[in-house]
Amino acid sequence: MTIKLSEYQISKYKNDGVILVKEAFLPWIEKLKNGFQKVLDNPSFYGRENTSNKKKGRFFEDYCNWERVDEFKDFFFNSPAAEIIAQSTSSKRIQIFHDHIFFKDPGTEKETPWHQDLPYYCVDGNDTGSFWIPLENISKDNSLKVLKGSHNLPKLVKPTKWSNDKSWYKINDKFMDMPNINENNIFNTEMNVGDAILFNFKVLHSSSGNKGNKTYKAFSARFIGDDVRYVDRMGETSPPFKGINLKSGDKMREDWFPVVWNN
Ligand SMILES: O=C(O)CCC(=O)C(=O)O
Repeated sequence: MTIKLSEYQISKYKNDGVILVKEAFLPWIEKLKNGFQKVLDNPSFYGRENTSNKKKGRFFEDYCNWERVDEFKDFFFNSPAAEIIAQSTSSKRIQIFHDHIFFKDPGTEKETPWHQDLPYYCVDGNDTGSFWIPLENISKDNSLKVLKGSHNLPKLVKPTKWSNDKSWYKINDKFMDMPNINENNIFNTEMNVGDAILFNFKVLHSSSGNKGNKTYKAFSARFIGDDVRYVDRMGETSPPFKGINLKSGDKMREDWFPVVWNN
């Protein structure tokens, strides 16, 4: 299946850093659910619990599983995702960055705090995109919230650890503090299964705890395009990609981050 974004969607993505892509992944949901379950049954070394004992529920995340989970690998190589990123970023070549899963039991109080992804990552650039794909229909209340235009902030926002709100890096002088979140500028919508929110690695986003009565399962697939280069953040990034052996400004190596779209 090929998906063609409209000119309006492409310019919205450039201006707001976020769009809703409807129905694109409906044929992939059962596969993603199977892959998701495999990770829950057998988490990777990176699997992380974000709920402290004092808060109700469970908020679990894991990433970088696509090489061992065939369903995720198939999604990266064969779904329309890479082509959509190529269109939305006007890139000629698209590489996989990584996958990420988010799980919240019903009643989980712990929210996903407002954050940008880029400051945690060992890359810099604007031609980026993550698909956030809930594996069930999701209400507006439970769905992702994205601050439109926040990919144009003058600096990246200081990243923190979600489990204890402490600073992620030791040195933070390149980062700004969290700006005020203007409620009128938040992108937030209910979604049907198969829909995805596509967002730039630099936009601020968050989600609440799980206010529904169904388990919250969201799969994120992250891609990098033409202007993306490695950056040394002078501390361990998330994901860490240990042994990557690149210098700031280098292109991302294709053996670790395969090209999935080349035009
Ligand atoms: O699903 C969530 O709660 C967070 C998603 C997120 O932060 C992401 O995909 O980058």
